[in-house]
This record gives sequence, structure tokens and C-alpha cells, in this order.
Amino acid sequence: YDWRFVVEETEGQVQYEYAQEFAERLNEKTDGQVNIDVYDFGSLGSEVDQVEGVQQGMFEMGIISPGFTGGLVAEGQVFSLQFLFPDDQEVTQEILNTSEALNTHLVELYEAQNLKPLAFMSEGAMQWTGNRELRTPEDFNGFKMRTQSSPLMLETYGAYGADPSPLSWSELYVSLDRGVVDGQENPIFFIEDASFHEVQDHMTISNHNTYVAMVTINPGIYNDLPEDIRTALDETVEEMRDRGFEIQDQLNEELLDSIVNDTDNPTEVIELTEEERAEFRELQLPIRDFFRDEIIGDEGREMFDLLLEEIAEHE
Ligand code: 6CS
Repeated sequence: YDWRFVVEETEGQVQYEYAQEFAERLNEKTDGQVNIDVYDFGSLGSEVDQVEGVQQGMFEMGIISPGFTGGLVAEGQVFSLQFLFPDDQEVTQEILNTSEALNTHLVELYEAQNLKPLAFMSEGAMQWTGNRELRTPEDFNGFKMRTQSSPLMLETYGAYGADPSPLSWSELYVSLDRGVVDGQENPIFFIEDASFHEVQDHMTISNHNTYVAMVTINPGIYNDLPEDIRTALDETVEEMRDRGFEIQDQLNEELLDSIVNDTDNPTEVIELTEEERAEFRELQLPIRDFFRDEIIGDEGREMFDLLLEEIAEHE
């Protein structure tokens, strides 16, 4: 088997490092029967093109951010709801690993669109960067916020009075530099590695959401695998759960230091207090109802209600 595994990130970033290690482990487990080439972001089109590539089987595997599938599987936008998962990243990863709502119900909704999520992984807590200080919801008034292509983000950022616009990350650095957009959200490792801090003067440690990505495979490819290969693949997915967590944890920690110590590109870093975070959280609560009542269907509601229960059990 010669597979193409496409990721939305480049060397040194979480998805790429995850995919490389996944490829090595699966190759070893199958005595060389499965050879995976990892394709980093850029050469194969936008994030949305990559989603289509996995759906069509042009790429056997891909790491996909649900934020780029908002038009395809409305329920996947659950990951754009801010302040939904616990702040503790380990607890959140535990929910992502074990949730029946996600690993059974949401997976089925994706499978109906010819994408099979094998795992949901945290790439870390998300932070805001901006060309001005972002400390209160009012600071977002009229703020041109870059988002992924998830229609629900119009609501989540609209709740702060911001003006969200979807962009591929390939265009983000230039857009921030030229003021086409005023700011963006991402985990710290990505802000540093994509050098957004060079063109943004402020970073807010808001931990307003967890960046979740899905490790996916084309369902036709998966279903046609002989049992021994499929078992090896499933085992690799299990082994990589902890590794994925470790990779993001280490990168997020190391690269925060690089942002703080980059004297050539000074960035004012502020950390929100719990009181300040509560103001944002309050404004996001009605968006959950909007998502539940207006965006998703009956199957989606079953998934979402179960997920809320699972989260409550972990809190
Ligand atoms: O902001 C984005 O769109 C990108 N952020 C991450 C952490 N990974 C890939 C994604 O395209």
C-alpha cells in the first residue's frame, strides 16, 4: 500500500509531526506493507481542497480541521463553540478520546459525507492576536476577525460585535500585515511558527477554545483493508493519542517562550483573569442554543445533548 497523507500544517508543526510518526509506526507494524508519504500544507491546494481530496480518495488519509468542513457537516461546527470544553487540556483530550457523542454519532455524520474520522486531537488552547489589545468583548467592536470557513463563526464572533471573515491560513500572514484583517485565533505554537506575531502587536491568552483536528481516512479505503492491516492501523491510532497530546503540549510551551523573547518583534502578551474570561463566556452561552436549535438536525441534537452530558461528567 502506498498512501498519501495530507496535513494542513508544515514541518515542525503538530499535524505534520503527528503524521510522520504515524507513518513510521504503521510502516513498522505492517512490516513495510503500508508506506505513507506525508504531504505538508501548500502544495496540494487550500484546506478545503484537501478535504475534497480525502472524500474522493485522491489522498487516503488527511488531518482536517472541522472549521473547514462547516458547509459539509454542520454538526462539526460544535468545535467552534467557545468555552464549551474544559479548560484543562488533558481533560478535554480525554473527552475527545472517549466521547460516544463524537466517536460514534459525529463520526457517522462525517461518514455520510465520505470522510471517516479516526481520532479527534487537541492542538492546544486557542489565543487571540490583534493589531490592538483584546481584553474585553467591547474591544472586538468592528474588529475584522479572520476565521476558518465555518458559518457558525459568524455567530460566535458576531456575539462580540466583531466582523468575521473566512480565509485560508496561506493568505493570513499577508492579510494581517496589510490590515485586510485585524486579528486571528490559533494555538500558540501555530502563532509563532506561522510568524503571525511578527505582524501583530498584541496577544491575549484567552484559552477561549481548544483547537481540535480530526485524523481522517477515506472510508472506502478503510473498509477494503484486510483485517491484519486494519488492526495495525487501529492500534496506531490508539498509540498516537498520547503522542499527539505530547507533541502539541511541548510545542505550545516552547514557542510561547520564543514569542515572549523575540525582541525584534515585540508582542504585548496579556493573560485574561477568570473575571475577564467570564464576560466572554456569558456572551457565548446563547450561541450554544442557536447551534442546537437552528443549525443542526435531530441526529445532531442527539449528539450535542450527549456531548454536553459527557462534558458535565468530566467537570
Ligand atoms: O488557522 C488555521 O487555519 C490553521 N491553524 C492550525 C493550528 N492548523 C491548520 C489550520 O489550517
